[in-house]
Amino acid sequence: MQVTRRDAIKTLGASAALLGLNLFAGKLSAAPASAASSKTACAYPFALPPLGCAFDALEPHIDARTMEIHYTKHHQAYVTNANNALASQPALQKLDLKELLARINGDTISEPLRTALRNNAGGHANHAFFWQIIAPGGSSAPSGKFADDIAAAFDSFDSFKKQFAAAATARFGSGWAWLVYSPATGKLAITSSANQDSPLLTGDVPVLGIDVWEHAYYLKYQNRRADYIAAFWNIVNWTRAGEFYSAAKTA
Ligand code: MN3
Repeated sequence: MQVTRRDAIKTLGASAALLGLNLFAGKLSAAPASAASSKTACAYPFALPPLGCAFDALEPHIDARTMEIHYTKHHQAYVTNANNALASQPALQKLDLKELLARINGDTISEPLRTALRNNAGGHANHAFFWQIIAPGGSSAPSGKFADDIAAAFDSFDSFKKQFAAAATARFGSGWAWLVYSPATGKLAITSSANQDSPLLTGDVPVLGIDVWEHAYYLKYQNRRADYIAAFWNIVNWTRAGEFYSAAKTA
């Protein structure tokens, strides 16, 4: 795998242009004041972002033990494995996470690196996003233009919830369901993806997402994925989702 110097320069320019519009703009990439590490969520070497709440903050909808294992073990493994995959890739190390994901299906990254990054950089991006939109403390329903656009795209908010839940239920095996903004169409859409495939692989920008890997719910819900999906609506931070939507539309 080689990224040409011209590509690298082009990428640096593109990344600079995206400053402030990055998927991980805002509090996520801000390290705790006490942290001496220069690691961030979106630049190599990747690091776990702050969870933003206590492990038990989402009880009873997501139990504390699940949150602890999900964050400290599963998410950490994606971070570690993504860093390991990039250890001998100095050109790719210069890309931010969003740019890296956009490159994965291009012709400059070959196997087995492609699959390693798709799974692990993808897993890191998906979880770093997920912690933000399920953090407690936001509004319990979308508002303003965001609410209007959801209602327009899916007939109504209730219809949106049904369609999103259906996508999450129908995803076979491990994966995610998403509400994305597609810059290509200028519209909101509901999608689902297998494994840790990020919407950013194909240029869609995540606005809301639900992790339907069993590790996200099995301790509390066992085989009852539908119950987990129903509980999810109680912990969505619609304020943060609306911020992602606004940022995606103006990018
Ligand atoms: Mn997960």
